[in-house]
Amino acid sequence: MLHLHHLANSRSFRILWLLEELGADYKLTCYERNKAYRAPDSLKQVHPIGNAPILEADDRVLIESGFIIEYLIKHYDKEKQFKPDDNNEAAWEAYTFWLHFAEASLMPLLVMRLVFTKVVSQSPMLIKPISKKIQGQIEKT
Ligand SMILES: N[C@@H](CCC(=O)N[C@@H](CS)C(=O)NCC(=O)O)C(=O)O
Repeated sequence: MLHLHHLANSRSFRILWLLEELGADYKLTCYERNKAYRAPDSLKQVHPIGNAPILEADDRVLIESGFIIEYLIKHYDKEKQFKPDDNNEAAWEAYTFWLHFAEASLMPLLVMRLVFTKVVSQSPMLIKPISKKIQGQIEKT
């Protein structure tokens, strides 16, 4: 039995998407972010790390989106839709490259953009133009 603990506006959407693509039978629990845009404390009851995604799978509690993706593809990709063919080096390279690129290179940029967007939107009115300017400068680099 698969049970995804999904946080709104988060990378756990990737797992939700994959479960749908796999046609897997799964249970879904959705969590809303709190006022500080953090995961609610209730997620810590599922796993002490308290962030998303968390997947309960085969009597285990899995964390780390890249690992969860690999696990699902290994054990639940029955039609071999996504699993790269062992004899096709180019397919394996493309699969492995994009899996790691998403977390290692793309995600830090997206998180930085999110943080700056929050800094600007939560800045007091008087300093908003300054924080917006800082955001603009950083995004240019
Ligand atoms: N490296 C982890 C990162 C997990 C992570 O930081 N998740 C974010 C959502 S994208 C989260 O739960 N943030 C809320 C919080 O930390 O309070 C993964 O890929 O699963």
